[in-house]
Amino acid sequence: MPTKAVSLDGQHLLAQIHALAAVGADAEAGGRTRIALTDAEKDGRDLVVQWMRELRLDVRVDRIGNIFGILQAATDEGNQRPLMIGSHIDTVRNAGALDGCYGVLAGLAIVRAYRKARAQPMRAIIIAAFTNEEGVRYQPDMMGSLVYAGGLAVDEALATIGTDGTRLGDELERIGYAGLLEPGSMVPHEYLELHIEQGPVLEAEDRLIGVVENLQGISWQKITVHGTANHAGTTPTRLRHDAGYVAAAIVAFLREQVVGAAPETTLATTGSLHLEPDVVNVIPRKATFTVDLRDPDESRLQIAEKRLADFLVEIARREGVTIETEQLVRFEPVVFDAGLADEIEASAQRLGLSHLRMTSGAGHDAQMIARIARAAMIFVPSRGGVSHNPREHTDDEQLIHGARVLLDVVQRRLAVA
Ligand code: HGY
Ligand code: MN
Ligand code: MN
Repeated sequence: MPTKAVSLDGQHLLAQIHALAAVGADAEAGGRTRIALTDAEKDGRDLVVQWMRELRLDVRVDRIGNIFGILQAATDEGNQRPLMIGSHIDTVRNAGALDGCYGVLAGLAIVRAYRKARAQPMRAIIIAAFTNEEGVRYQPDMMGSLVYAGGLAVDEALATIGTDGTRLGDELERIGYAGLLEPGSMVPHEYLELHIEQGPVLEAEDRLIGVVENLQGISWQKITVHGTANHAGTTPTRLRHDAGYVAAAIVAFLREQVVGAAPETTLATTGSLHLEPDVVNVIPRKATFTVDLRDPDESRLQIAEKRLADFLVEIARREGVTIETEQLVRFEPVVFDAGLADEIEASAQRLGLSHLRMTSGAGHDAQMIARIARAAMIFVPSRGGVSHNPREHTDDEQLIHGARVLLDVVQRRLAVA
């Protein structure tokens, strides 16, 4: 298939990664914080929209705030479904510079390559930045792409109350990204997401490109333990209803008994934990914490959830406390499109880049768009497997390798006029 000399400007991509990384930078604690729908994230959105406009893309925003930059097709038949490249630009707290941003900006680099070569694709290319992928302030995570894929009603998503008590729809209005486009109105023929691995596998195997075949299941719960506050010095242990001890026992149980039952695949994390009244000499009356369970296999994930549920009943009885649970997120494992994965592998081979077929440990927007289109992911190595951390790092050359694979796949899927 004749392709005009469409080539990637890697330095420009790196420059935009650094520029976006400065938005919401936290000089004290390090990294940057652009939690969904905050002022800092709005600034990040504004910068990406500016870059989309500089590329003369048709910029659209949908009702959940997903941003789309559209490079129109050469023909105006309009009956051919577009190719979509996407990810997210919201972050966790004190995040690295690459998680999500790399995929959105690599998409802009692909458009820039077409613009520079004056090559117009026969099908439209859409670059997407999905709302609230991280799910830090509003659950579930991958919310914008989930709504886009029809997995969550937009009005329900807009009504979500955040961990800070704000209503998602109000915050979207406040930052000026409550768009009019109906989510899901542009259904792509295929969706590609370029992302850092955020894990240690590619580095350990000394490979440059991850061909992501599947993505593990995710279960998030909020657990609240109600005990009895009492004096730390006068209350015998046998008379305590210690919410702090119960929370700690649950976290220990998750590691020893739940992960211990399937140590190669099941993961358990308590990332947030609050005690009340939170003072040194009072036995906690209340513990509120989160549990993040993951496994690539749905039945093992269900076993992990069941083991936890049974333990909650047992320890509540034993310690004389009451325990409430709230399911925040539950996504089954996803298998990506085998044909697209083969094309990613073939592109890596053509470019002479070492590669490895692998599972994604993290959740991604691709797992949601896979509900409405053929979807697949390309990974590049993360140094030390570190992510969700200011020390997140991928070498410049590795970032450019990943973007070149993405461009090669896109070019082979899109004839140009
Ligand atoms: O939690 C995740 O895996 C993703 O970063 N939201
Ligand atoms: Mn991400
Ligand atoms: Mn992330």
